[in-house]
Amino acid sequence: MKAFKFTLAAGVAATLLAAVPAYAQFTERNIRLSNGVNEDHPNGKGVEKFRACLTDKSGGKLKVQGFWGNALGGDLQATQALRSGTQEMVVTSSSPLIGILPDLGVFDLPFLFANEKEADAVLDGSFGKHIDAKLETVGLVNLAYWENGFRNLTNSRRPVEKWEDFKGLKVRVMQNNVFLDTFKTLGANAVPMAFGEVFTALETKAIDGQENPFVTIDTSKFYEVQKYLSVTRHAYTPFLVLYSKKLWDGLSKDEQAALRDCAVVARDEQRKVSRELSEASLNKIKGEGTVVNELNAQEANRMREQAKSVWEKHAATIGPETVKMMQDELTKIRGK
Ligand code: TK8
Repeated sequence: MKAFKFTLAAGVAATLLAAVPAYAQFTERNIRLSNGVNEDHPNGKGVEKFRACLTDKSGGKLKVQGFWGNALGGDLQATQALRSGTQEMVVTSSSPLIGILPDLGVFDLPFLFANEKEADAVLDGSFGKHIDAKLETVGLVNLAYWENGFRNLTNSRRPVEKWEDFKGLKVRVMQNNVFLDTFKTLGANAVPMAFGEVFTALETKAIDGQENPFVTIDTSKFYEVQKYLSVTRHAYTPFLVLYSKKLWDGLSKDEQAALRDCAVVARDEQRKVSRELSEASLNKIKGEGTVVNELNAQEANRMREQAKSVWEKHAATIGPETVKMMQDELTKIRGK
């Protein structure tokens, strides 16, 4: 009888527990997430997955409103809005943020990663966490690293087949000293500029060229105003998926966990789409009449050698400890 009563009580308790409304730990929220790229960029699919995952986990309470093509301001401006707590999220290149966190410059070092696998291992491993911890100290919670991709040069003047061909080309670079020096070292006339201004600057011939991954050259329609694409793969700058720390601290533990989990689920989708679309984008760019050239192995090596001085020059500004940690991590990964 006693045992029966106990079972009954446990049963009642279980029913009561089940009756606690699910998603009680979630509040109705509208999360504004901005992007510099357009919605047909792989980030579009990433945000779609992120949204669906959050709907699932929060019973529809956490809503994601995407903004595209710099509609809420450029990468840097949006990131500052996160720091002051007036915007929830941004997907931004790390590069324009080195004024906020100098350590991010490590990702801008020329020819840092050899392939996507290396990038994934570094970003998703302990090195990525090292940077995440530093970002928190400047008011930014990084939920995941998404793919921007290997960057390639486009211009309207001539094919770049060796580093000497950069000479005199007016090339837009991100607002970032490591990029500025890399392109100067290669002989280009480097012009720092926000992403939102690039198309018009190319169209009006204020600049000759720019550099971005195939998917961005495609979805931002740079091929319409550029004649040559040289496959230089000179840098892989990741996307950070940032949340305002000020607003983050007001979220429940369940909300924070859902956001972190979903940013990672979405990351896997975003990277998959990015890698699939990369090839398709290149074909499209060629089909639109852009002249594409690869660098032969010897010239690729010479370009890498020429850019090497940038590493030494910038180790101090980036932070020697962070640069060393990156180098150790790469040695470890490459040894496997
Ligand atoms: C998108 C940017 C952009 C970046 C650049 O906001 O500025 O060239 O590669 O794609 O983050």
